[in-house]
Amino acid sequence: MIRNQEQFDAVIKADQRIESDDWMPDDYRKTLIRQIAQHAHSEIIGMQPEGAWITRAPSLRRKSILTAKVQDEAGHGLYLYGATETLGPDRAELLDLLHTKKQKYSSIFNYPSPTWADVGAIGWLVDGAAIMNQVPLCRCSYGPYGRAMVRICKEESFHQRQGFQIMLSLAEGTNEQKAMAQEALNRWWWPSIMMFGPPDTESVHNARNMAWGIKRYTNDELRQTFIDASVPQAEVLGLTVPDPDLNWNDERGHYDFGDPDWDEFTRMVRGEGEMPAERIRTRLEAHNEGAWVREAAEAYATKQQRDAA
Ligand code: BYC
Repeated sequence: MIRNQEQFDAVIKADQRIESDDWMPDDYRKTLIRQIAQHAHSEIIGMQPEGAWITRAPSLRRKSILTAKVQDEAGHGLYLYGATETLGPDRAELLDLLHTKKQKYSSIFNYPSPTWADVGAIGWLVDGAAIMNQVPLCRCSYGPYGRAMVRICKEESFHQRQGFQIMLSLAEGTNEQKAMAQEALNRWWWPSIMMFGPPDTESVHNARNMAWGIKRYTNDELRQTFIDASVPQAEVLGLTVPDPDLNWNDERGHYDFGDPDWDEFTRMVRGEGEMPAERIRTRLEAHNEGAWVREAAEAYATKQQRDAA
């Protein structure tokens, strides 16, 4: 068991794991609570843009796949709230921070999903970006977070494939379907690029979180990896990435790309505008409607304890 700073530093240096009952610096605990809670909030808010399409999925098969995917996101939220709780705060407290906008969720979920193709684009690009970001998090120095990420990443891979498959069906369909896929790509490309966070020069937490083994790659490194992987996938789909500056750079061995609209990113992170307000409203409705489930679970747990005593 780790008891002080010196032992903590040695474990980080040896690239081993910190567990919940170990001593840890306050700032390490704080940054983990911030990141894991925001990650959990993103998972449950992220149910909304796709959840909106469950009743309108184009076939029973698509409906059952989408239902399973959206349920998976709820499960990811549960693992991650559980991991955050190992650091101190309880779930009701964390949800309150989301509902009162004191903690963030990912900027990506402040965009609308007006067509079925958006469901495809979200699976392909948003889950694709999530995988890029989250696979390295499986090696996070904080054990409960790293272990939660292993299962999440397996499920995200299925999500990404189902999204790509929807895009492929549309891209191989009628002219209208292909146009719908292209428009969804146009809507989700830049938000997905920005999902990796601000440029390294602006990132507040990059350096320290890398030193602590929480992050393994910087925001810009992951962004580049995502672009390099996604452009050939867009080519397979026969769709055009909406970036006139996109160009393969032989010397760098990477794609060069244009500059995202960072002002828009800031607005989305701050939750400005109608869409973010709707996301929180919908979340609160679901929370309030679920009050009876929490009460029933509590009554059951109390009865179990009484019976066991
Ligand atoms: N959106 O210093 P930086 C999913 C904030 S959901 C909003 O680079 P850090 C899915 C950042 O929090 C997956 N805020 O921070 C679900 C910080 O502000 P605070 C979501 C952002 O932590 C359903 C400030 O900007 N994934 O997969 O080193 C359906 C400066 O940033 C964003 C995760 O949560 C953003 N995009 O790096 C489909 C992964 N980016 O907190 C899919 C876990 C930055 O100081 N999180 N900010 O007020 C991480 O890996 C890191 O926290 C980030 C940011 C890479 C996001």
